[in-house]
Amino acid sequence: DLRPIRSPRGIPLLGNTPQIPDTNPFGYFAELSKQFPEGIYGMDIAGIEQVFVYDPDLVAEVSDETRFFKQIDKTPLAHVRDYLNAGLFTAHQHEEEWGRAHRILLPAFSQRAMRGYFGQMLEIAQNLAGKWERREGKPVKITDDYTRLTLDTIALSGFGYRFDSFDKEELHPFLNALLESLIESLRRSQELPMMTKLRKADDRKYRDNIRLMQDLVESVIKERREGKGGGEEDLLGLMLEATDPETGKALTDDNVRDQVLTFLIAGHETTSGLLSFATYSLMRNPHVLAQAYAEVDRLMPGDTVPDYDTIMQMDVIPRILDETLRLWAPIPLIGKAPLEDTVIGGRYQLKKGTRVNILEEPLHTHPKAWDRPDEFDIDRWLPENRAKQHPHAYKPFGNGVRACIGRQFALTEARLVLALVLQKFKFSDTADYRMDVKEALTRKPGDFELVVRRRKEHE
Ligand code: MNH
Repeated sequence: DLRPIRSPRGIPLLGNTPQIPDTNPFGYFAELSKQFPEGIYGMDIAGIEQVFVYDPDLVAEVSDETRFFKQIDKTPLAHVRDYLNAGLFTAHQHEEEWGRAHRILLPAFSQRAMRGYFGQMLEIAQNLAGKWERREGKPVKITDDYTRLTLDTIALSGFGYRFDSFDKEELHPFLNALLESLIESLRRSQELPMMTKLRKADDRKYRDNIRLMQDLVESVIKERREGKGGGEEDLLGLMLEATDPETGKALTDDNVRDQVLTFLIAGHETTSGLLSFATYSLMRNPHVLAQAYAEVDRLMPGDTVPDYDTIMQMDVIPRILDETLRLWAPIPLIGKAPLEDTVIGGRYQLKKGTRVNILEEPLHTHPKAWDRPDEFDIDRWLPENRAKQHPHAYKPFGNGVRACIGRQFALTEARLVLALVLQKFKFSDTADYRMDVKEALTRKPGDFELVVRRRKEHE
């Protein structure tokens, strides 16, 4: 009993393209989901038929790797390949570079391996705290500082390279080049190629930005080859020295360059979003903030410097992060496609290769899987409640073999930073911030400022 996949009404020839807003397209896709309670809808964007799914049972089927794979073509990632090529994030499943790098790097991302990065994570977290101490009583650009932090952390622990972002007033030019490139890639995926060709000045800017990012990566690799910074055990050391246990092959020089840029980007964008949204959520939920302060004061009294084991004993802070990733997933959409013609939900036909997008926010708030879906409730993540959850209603780190390799890294770093910041500071939202999501492939709160003050004893 097949049924058509419903769509918002489009325009002849142009389909739904003119409806997609230039800024915040993902917010628009999430908004549209409310018109299609069946948990699926279709759209024709720039001549490509796309399907959006967010019913947890449909998502369960799309998560079956014997039927669906990670789609690169026809998605924004096809354009991100202009700078990341066959790096882990943007590699096609069939490209040999993916399996080779995945097998070489996987051990470097195990929970055990996190102990090894902890010293560097702590050093950068203390740089952030130092800056905020000097800003006592003044407004701080929260998202920008978390971006400095996550960029410096991945560069130092992965590549032994120092951005020293907290010594500078301006954000590193790399970040602006990256932001503009991501926005341009996204835009290209939502317009007809002839439109892209007409935007000559934007294309020049795009190439300049890519050049800037790749030059930076080359200097990171050059420093290592000259014996400066880092060790054989970090990500760069592994990429330059290790061989694939399956094929015995090493990464090519070009692929090392693509992986370093991949990790500089994937390793910081999302984690800074997570920390920003978590801080925002704590400001909106004072009873949760109080629980977090209580945990930090118990495990890290006074100015106790946390170690790896302290961080791993935490319970409230990790649940705050889980719940933040539910309501504010930094990656709003995950692109999949069926390997063969197939039917999902027993009624919706999908042709081989159709772009199927899992929409994170509508999935993470789907009433079939979540009670009081819009409420920030960290008790959902208590073990007894977690066990009762729908198995496919929460995908902040993606799915299957192409799920996030950096998950433990992100969560270890975010736990440490949140704990350290709460140990030392209280925040006040004097500007009465309204959430204003900024999208550039990933999502972050835009222009988020809070006043920070040192916590005193007995407060
Ligand atoms: Mn991460 C893939 C989310 C932090 C490195 N990451 C993914 C995917 C999601 C994701 C979703 C799958 C995307 C897709 O299917 O197209 N990642 C996150 C989130 C955080 C995060 C929400 C932080 C919070 N990621 C990190 C960190 C690193 C990292 C930190 C590195 C240190 N992520 C990756 C890489 C991939 C990936 C590399 C691609 C993995 C692969 O396809 O093999």
